[in-house]
Amino acid sequence: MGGRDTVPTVRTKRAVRPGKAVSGKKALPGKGRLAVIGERPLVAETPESLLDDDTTPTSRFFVRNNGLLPERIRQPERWTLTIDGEVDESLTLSLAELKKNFAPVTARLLLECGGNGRSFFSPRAKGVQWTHGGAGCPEWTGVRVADVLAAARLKRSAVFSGHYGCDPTVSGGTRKPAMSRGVPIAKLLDDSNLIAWAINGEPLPLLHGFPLRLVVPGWPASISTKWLTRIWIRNRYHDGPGMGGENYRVPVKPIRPGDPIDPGNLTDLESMPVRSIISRPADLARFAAGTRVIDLRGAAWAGDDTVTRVDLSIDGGATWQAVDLSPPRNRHDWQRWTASLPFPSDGYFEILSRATDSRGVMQPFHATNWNPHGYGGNPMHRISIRIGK
Ligand SMILES: Nc1nc2c(c(=O)[nH]1)N[C@H]1C(S)=C(S)[C@@H](COP(=O)(O)O)O[C@H]1N2
Ligand SMILES: [Mo]
Repeated sequence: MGGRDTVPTVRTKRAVRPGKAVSGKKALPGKGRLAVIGERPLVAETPESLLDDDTTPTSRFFVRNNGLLPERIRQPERWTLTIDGEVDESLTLSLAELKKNFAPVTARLLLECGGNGRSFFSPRAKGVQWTHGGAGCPEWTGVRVADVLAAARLKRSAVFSGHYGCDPTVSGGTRKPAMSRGVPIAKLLDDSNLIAWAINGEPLPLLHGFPLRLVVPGWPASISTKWLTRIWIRNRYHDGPGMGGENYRVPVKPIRPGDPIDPGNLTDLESMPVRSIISRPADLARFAAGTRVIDLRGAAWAGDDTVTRVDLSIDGGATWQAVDLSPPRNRHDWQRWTASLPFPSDGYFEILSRATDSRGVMQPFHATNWNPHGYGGNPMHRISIRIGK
């Protein structure tokens, strides 16, 4: 070690500045200063410095559509959700029946797009270029998926789910779903999963799936179907749009960027990888000359797992300092952290944050296990600050 060539490179790609849409268009109404990173379909991410609240306000929660927004839902009381397939009792439930027949649950649950961190892959991976802002942790209210499935009584043949919403595809068609993903039954039955009608105590806005959506934290948020109309219980792996092929799949045996893809070497991205963000100070913050201690804070999460430590470095990873890390408030909540870092002088500093999960897996310096669609990119978060002029 020690030669210049062996020093890991950290991509210098900068987060999109708050409020500055990549396209040059103005910010999304009701969405504060989110950065619009795709317009058709509509996609907006939250700059890390706006993920500074313990509970992510709805105005700061990222948006990811794969099709168009459904038209305004005029009679939500007429909305129904069907549970069918490998069940003894097919159910079609109205919103009122869901609320009346099952116990309501409120929990802070992190959703994270499967492509979060994609922009850190080199060479560039195909798809929406997320930094670390395709994630957020609002409070959701709904009923447990497991409770509703208990009422439908799963057959022994139930192995997988297929989730359906009613959003048109980007070309405007409604015959095929814009996206329909699913999970193995064991994950579907996880107690954290909700059929939700409220975010942060308010009815879901149309953008986030009004009147009903799935919230399946820990795994790619593409599973958390918005405008939810049907959960099809299947006796085999689901084959809706967004499943199979190269969708949400990562290499088992690492591949050289650009090499042909062997489908047999891809496996579904399930639990999302460990990640941390620095939410204060914001990237490019300036401090008065003579400042020798700076307070920092942020968040960390690790799919279905928990984070056991977060460390910060101001010298490119040569030395690290541990932060104070809070436990999750409930399962699948993120973990907030705080730290006070000493600085040796005025000048320009780059600060790295690195989380480690309970299995001992740590965020890498740069996005690893390159894949054509850039799933699972979870390099350390890096910000730069300046003390003095
Ligand atoms: N019906 C439907 N549900 C959907 C999607 C979609 O395109 N259509 N996008 C999924 C993806 S890829 C993500 S990351 C999350 C984003 O949820 P949000 O827009 O509420 O942040 O919704 C998921 N649910
Ligand atoms: Mo996503």
